[in-house]
Amino acid sequence: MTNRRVIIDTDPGLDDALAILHALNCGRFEVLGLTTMAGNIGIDNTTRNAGRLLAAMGRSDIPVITGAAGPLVRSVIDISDIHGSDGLHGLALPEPQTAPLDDAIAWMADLLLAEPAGSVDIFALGPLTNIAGLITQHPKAAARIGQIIAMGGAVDEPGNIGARSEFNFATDPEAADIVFRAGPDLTLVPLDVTRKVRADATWMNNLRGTTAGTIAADVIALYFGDGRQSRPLHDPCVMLLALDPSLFGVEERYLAVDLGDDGDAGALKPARTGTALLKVAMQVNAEGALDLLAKGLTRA
Ligand SMILES: [Ca+2]
Repeated sequence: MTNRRVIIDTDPGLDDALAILHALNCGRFEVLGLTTMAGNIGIDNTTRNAGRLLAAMGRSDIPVITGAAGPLVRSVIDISDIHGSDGLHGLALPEPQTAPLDDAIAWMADLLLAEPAGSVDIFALGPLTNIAGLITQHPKAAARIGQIIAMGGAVDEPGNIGARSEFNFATDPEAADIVFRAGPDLTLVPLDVTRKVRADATWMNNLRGTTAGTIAADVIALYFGDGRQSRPLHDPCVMLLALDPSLFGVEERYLAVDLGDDGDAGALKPARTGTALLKVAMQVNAEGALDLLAKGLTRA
């Protein structure tokens, strides 16, 4: 089986760091580039962190391409206390070995037009601003995306920003709406499943040994700084779904994005008319997912 060729669209971030480390180390993906967006810690931090993770893994041959500095229309939600000021809580990593490229949207468009249609997937680990920009500015290129697997949203679960809204879609509801309506091959990985895939201290300590596993353990240890006993691993679930869909229960749901101005902007709402039928991961074999994640991070 040939490896899936993927763009990782990301705002690292501790959670993204785990997902990127897994993708680089598991031996099952050909990572073509890391495209960045600001998330909640600023575009300079996320872009630098992407380059630092590649440097730590000896993969500075993979380009980092700077993307959206903020949402399409809204202002940034600041939850920087969760991620620490640089987004990685001062995690010790080497500096980037190469400078980032500019213009993630143009880079994605050029790549998609140069490669066979359907041969490049996108793993979306942050707000969907870059992908929405690709769809609106380069529709022919966007139509050549293989599949998009996106971490975001909360369907039956409570949100983590508002009562019903999750960070990635709450940050840029208009971008999520554009992507949903465009009708790509899109699978959502919402909080309904990611909250069930949780690291505890024992699982964390068993990762140490490989470079990827040791950095991942250091990342998870930073999560435990607040005294909690376990932490959900949101973004890595995207890679796990791509690798082994049988670990997840994927359902089809008609969903719309709340585009209002109250605390639940970006929330997913059941709807029928004028909305997209989306594939949504609603169940997960959490033990199997944790095993697959550990296997990828510790592959020598
Ligand atoms: Ca993220």
